[in-house]
Amino acid sequence: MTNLTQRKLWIGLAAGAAALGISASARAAVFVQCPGDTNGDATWTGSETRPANTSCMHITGGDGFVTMADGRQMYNFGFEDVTGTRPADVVLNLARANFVAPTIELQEGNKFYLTLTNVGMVARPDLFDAHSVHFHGFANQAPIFDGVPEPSITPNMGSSLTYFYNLTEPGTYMYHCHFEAAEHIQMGMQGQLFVKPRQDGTPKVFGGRTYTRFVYNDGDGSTGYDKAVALQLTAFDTATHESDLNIQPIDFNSMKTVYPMINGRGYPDTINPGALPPTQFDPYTADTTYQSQKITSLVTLDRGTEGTRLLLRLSNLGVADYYTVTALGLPMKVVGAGARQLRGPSGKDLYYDTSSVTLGGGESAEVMIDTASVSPGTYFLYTRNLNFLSNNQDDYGGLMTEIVVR
Ligand SMILES: [Cu+2]
Repeated sequence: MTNLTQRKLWIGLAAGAAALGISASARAAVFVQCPGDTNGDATWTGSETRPANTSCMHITGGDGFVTMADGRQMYNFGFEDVTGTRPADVVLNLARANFVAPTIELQEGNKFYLTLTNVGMVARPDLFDAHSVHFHGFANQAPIFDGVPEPSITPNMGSSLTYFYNLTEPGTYMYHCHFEAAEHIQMGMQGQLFVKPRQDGTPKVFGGRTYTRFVYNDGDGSTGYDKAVALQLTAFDTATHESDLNIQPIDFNSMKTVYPMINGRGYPDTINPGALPPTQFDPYTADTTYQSQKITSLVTLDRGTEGTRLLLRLSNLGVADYYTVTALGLPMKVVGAGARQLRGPSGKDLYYDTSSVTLGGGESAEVMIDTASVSPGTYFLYTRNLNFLSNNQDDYGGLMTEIVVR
């Protein structure tokens, strides 16, 4: 279906609903719940007042295209950040699916309202799949917001759902769609999510240096950092994506890690500092300017202006494999895992120095790299599963990026 046809369909549906006297909320195409926001754009502008300790965000779930590092174009499902967009325009936000999903960065103590609008899948309108947002790793989320379709609620095509979270525990989490999760995660509905601690903003001295940003409420500044970068490990296979595009059943057992990636890109696309160029061929929308891979995984640290202590928030949302990563030549200290500070019941630090970190799907780790004693230069963060250093048939790619210390 072309964008224009889809547009006409939406307008036709809206006109039909209006003719029947159905109210806007019953029609429910886009319905944002955000305290203090009166025009539904999930932000506070003009006379709108933001309540204290409140965060809002609005994302869409849909489909689109991404480009692998060997040039192959892949059909994907994904999320798009539409915070600041009026509801009437969000409905037309078709064929825009980011991989990886927009990063959600939150503050402990805040109440978070996340609206998800399912805009439908342009290439697969026959699927009528719902989508959801699962906050992976949250210990105390309301079951109704869990995202698994059977025990919780999931918005169908053309409708919205607002998730509510009371953010009480800092850490590195991740989020993904939980509707037919093996398919929807493999298709690209996954992103990074972290909660910053209340301790942020309170200066603490650790190791002779003063920090104001921390991974956890450590009390002693030991998780203080100067710069943080989030890197999500993941992979695409080709069979699932080709099957979904060509309306074929998916052979789940044959999912294969042929495109290992960091933040939705294989090396050398990982070190492109900006968004990747628009996909070359997208039959489902007239928009040829949309960039679906926005998040770089190039890590730079300018010690003169940014400091020396680098925090890597690592997570793995690959469906098929464990990944082991190393940063050859850089000292790695793991200070947290699974959104928990590594600290024993007596308060003893259980941080450890390592040369590699291994993460299974759904696992995260906070790795501190103190560059104070290393030479300036370009270092590589890469997987020690050497078969994953490829972009399908192309060698010298895959799960690798650069850490540039200046
Ligand atoms: Cu989904």
